[in-house]
Amino acid sequence: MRIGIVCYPTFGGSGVLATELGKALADKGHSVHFITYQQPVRLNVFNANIYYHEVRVPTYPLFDYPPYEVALSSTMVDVILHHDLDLLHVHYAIPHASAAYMAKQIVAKEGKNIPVITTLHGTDITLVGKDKTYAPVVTFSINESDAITAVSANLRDETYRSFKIKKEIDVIHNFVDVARFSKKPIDAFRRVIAPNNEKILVHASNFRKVKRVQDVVKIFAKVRKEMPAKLLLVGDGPERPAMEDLADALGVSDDVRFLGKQEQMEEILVVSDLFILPSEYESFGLAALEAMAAHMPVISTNAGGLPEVNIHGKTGFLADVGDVESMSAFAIEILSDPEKHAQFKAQAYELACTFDIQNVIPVYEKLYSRFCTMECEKVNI
Ligand code: GMT
Repeated sequence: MRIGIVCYPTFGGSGVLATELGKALADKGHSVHFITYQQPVRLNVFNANIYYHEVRVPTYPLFDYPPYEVALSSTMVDVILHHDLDLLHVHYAIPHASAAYMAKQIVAKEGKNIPVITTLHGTDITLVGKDKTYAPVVTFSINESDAITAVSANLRDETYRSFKIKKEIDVIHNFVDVARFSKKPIDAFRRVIAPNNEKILVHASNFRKVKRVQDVVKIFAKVRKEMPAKLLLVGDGPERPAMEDLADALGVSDDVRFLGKQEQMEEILVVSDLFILPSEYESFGLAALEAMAAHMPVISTNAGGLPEVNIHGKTGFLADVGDVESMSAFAIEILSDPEKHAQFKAQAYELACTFDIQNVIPVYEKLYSRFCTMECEKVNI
């Protein structure tokens, strides 16, 4: 098939998922056209089946706010018509679903039908989308999509609760390339981070309020009191200064390393011992799944879709949002018992395997095939 993928090109989970999906589809012989304003961060491979179309937003002195959505729709129209796309798969509703709706109407005038699939990722529904400034357009464009998917059952239910959605929402869980994340650890890297074989705790996110990153530092400080340990913080975002201040105040800043945004997450994860994700909400928690694929147990909250990924007492532990005490106690329990740690590592990996990319790509292909004409079936799949 010839598939257009629209996503945010940044380190956020939705962009990562969309890019990995596109790469996997291209490996299976589909032509994949990424439409976005920058080369997606995980689009770091050459594949003759992958095309990248940059959305350019010309500025003009009149525009205090350059009209990205208009530029995006126009680019979609151009790519749909020139590459005769079979469908558009947009990730994150705002503004991708409404831009796709506009593009769909425009190409219809040229006699071209383009099915639009919208995948909801989380904050497009639970935070930004709910805002009444956006809600009418979000509701309309989700309803106008030919198919809607959500990355967890929790997000599907949240969407039904928050918007008047008249269509069925399919749940297709996020996935991970287990082979990539379960590589052999590079011992030299571990020795640099933890020269005295300290335990390594990791958190990765965009350091926004919803991630409750101060709780990561508080949990680490409690663990640090009980055993030698290091904390690796991957990513960047608005809460970083507050985290630095807190690490200072709690006297642990010497054991906390900010690594910034990282493309080779797997190299960090495979040398580490425990992943911490104390978010206020996660529709899914892709970062936790990637950690589990690297044999890491996860300590997280039980918010949103996290219980669909992290199983309490099996792949890690869950606690209520803000319950730093319990999350610290669970972290100490796992890290101070090598046998238990090994058991949780194995169980985390085993569960991650059920979300392996090889299992989930066919589910998307099956969804696409609902919209595939006889002609595209003959030519492409
Ligand atoms: O977590 C973020 O703030 C980034 C956001 C995104 O859209 O890039 O992540 C959301 O989508 C991910 C991929 O589907 C999910 O794994 C994250 O749980 C979800 N984040 C939230 O719901 C807060």
